[in-house]
Amino acid sequence: MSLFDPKNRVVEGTNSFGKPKTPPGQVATRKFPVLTFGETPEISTKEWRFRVWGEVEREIVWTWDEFMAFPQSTLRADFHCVTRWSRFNDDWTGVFFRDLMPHMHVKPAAKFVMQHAYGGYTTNNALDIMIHEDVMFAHTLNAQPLAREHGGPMRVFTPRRYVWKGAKWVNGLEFMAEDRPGFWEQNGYNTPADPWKEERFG
Ligand SMILES: Nc1nc2c(c(=O)[nH]1)N[C@H]1C(S)=C(S)[C@@H](COP(=O)(O)O)O[C@H]1N2
Ligand SMILES: [Mo]
Repeated sequence: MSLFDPKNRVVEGTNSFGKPKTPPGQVATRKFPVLTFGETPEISTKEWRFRVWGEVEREIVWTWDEFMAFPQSTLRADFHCVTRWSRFNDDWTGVFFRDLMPHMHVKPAAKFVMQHAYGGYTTNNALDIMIHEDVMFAHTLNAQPLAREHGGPMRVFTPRRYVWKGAKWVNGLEFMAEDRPGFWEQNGYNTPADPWKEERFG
């Protein structure tokens, strides 16, 4: 899918969402450091699967082609890492969580979402945040396929939260009635993780 494909909706003006562009304690960089705990999985789009389970009417497994058939969007947004660097003005292309919602048959009891990934990484967010904060399943960055070390073929990007709240190599969502901490959250990181409130740890 090209950035200029007519099927691709470009979402304008969402950068920093009306908040000060640089969150407190962050420094701008043009570099793109890689922050991965453990191995870097190698997953082809052919073998990639996406599973939805937990508080849903029925479990779903989507292939790559099935996932790519959902509405595609491009979001221009900034990337805030808890280790105090921020990248500005990247174009992320993929599927918004909110555009997946009608297809996941989520039960009313679901209030939290755990992302799961190849390699075992997890991170938890409130369902409200996933729906309302431009959370995207991204496969393309600045019109290029997302590099494997940055989560290719598919990662979650949470533009309004520190970026550990998005799993690289995502392969599933678990809908939950009760919250549960993900990988870094079990290790002392904050759960809402709002960069403008500097919710880093604790
Ligand atoms: N699967 C997986 N996703 C992950 C991580 C990880 O170790 N494994 N690290 C998280 C953290 S702590 C950060 S800061 C960002 C880093 O993304 P980047 O390597 O593309 O900069 O990915 C997040 N998603
Ligand atoms: Mo991180």
